[in-house]
Amino acid sequence: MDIDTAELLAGQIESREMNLKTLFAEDPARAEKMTVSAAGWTLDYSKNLVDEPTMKLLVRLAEKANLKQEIEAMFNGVHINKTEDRAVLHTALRSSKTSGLVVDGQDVYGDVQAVLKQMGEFANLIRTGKWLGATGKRIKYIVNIGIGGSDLGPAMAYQALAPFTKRSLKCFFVSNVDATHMAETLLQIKADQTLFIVASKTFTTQETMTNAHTARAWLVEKLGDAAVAKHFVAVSTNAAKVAEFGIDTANMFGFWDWVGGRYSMPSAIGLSLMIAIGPTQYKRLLSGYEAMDRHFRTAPFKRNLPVLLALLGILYSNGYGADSYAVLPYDQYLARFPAYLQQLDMESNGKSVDREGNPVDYMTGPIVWGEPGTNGQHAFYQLIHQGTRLIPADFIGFCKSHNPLSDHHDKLMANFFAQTEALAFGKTAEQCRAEGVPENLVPFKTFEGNHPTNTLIAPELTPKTLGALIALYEHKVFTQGIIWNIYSFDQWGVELGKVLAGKILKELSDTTLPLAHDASTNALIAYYRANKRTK
Ligand code: G6Q
Repeated sequence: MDIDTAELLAGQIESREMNLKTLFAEDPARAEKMTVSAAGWTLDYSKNLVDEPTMKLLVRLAEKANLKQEIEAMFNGVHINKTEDRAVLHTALRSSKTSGLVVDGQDVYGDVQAVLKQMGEFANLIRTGKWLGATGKRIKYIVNIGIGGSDLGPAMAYQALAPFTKRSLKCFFVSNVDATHMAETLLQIKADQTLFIVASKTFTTQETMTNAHTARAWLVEKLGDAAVAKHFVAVSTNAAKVAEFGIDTANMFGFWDWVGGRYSMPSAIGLSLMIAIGPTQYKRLLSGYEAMDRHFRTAPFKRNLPVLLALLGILYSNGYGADSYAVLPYDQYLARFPAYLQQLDMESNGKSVDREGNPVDYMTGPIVWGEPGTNGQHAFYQLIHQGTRLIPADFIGFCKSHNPLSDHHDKLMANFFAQTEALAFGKTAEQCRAEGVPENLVPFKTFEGNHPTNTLIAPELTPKTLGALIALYEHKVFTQGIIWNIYSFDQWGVELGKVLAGKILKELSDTTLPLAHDASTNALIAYYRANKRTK
């Protein structure tokens, strides 16, 4: 991060106390000035601890980091993922262009369209019952076997877009190597009506391959070896490994090394989702992503939704020392959205060395957490309102519900609006006294307020608005990575644990192997060995 500007930012915060009540009183047009719309979404960021000079300073931070050029580099396929020497082209996955981008000798848009066509044809075969299982029955159950980036996106979106799914098909997402995940899923499906999608970019991930082999053995036991061809397809970049597993590569849906796992939902990794919602709705999802991509690439920073969210996040992380931010969707269909964002943000920007390999001396990626409203209100909001930490929050809501039962939606949205109002403006001791609160209780019933929030609102949760929402956060994370001068597209931090787990696995199965870990790990493994199930 540009040190001069960072210091300026800190100085600005120290020297000028921001009070939301005062800021709103001073400028009646504040809400209007600080509301921006794009790609079906409206962002009201007026309930943040900023005024116009602060916003200008924040925008300068983006300019000094050469954000504009960095955005172009990403869209144009420059190898911006330097530590893995790869382009970062998830934006190409949702582009409606069919030609015009050649990267490393590959016709990127052409290849993307070809896979989308293959996916669409396959999805239609399943949806219309033309693809039959080995015993001649229609497919009714889809089991996506994948983990991390090959699971969280389609699992989140399948739930988010439930109203758009074909309800006679049921999708399951098995990720955990804990056998319980697979075992409990197998209890709910019938082999001759099930399609397993093995989704793995590398096709070597321990959890996914273990689950895939277990599923295969279960199916073969029930229907025989020859049934595998009708009940297993693969999504991968590794054709050799797919063939080795026993899946015909004609039933493989490809993608490319320039698609990072946590950015891969709009690639073939979204196959289960496409089967569920159909190719037409899937196309609308992609068009939502594309609309936000276009906005991010072209809008001036001060009216650019992803850039604004990124800059406000930096203000709280680096200016105020906030450790986390909460994402609070007021929509039950978005229940998995915070978990999806956790990977997107924390795996991307959980970095502590800069692009030159030097340790950073400022905060980078925040902790992301959240739950749908109103449930969270009855659980953890107390700490946001009256705790000692600053927790900025993004409130996400919709004007229309897919389930217009009595007055549920007005009640939901009344809470949505009430919370950001209460967080911003609180309740003074004087107000408490005027309400007759006994003096000894006044300190407990006073709400300091001045807690910053963003409000993101759209007419309705649709494939299009969901696509735009995901792209909004993807580009927010990208922008922050640029300003923090870190690499957002690698994830070396997950490697060490994987290597150690491989070594320990041998020690758990062969209990005669000597243990040479630290004393704590040795003792824990010994305890497990002594108590594990032996048959
Ligand atoms: C995401 C990560 C990681 C990855 C999984 C699954 O950005 O790289 O979550 O998606 O480890 O990897 P495979 O798709 O290769 O099985």
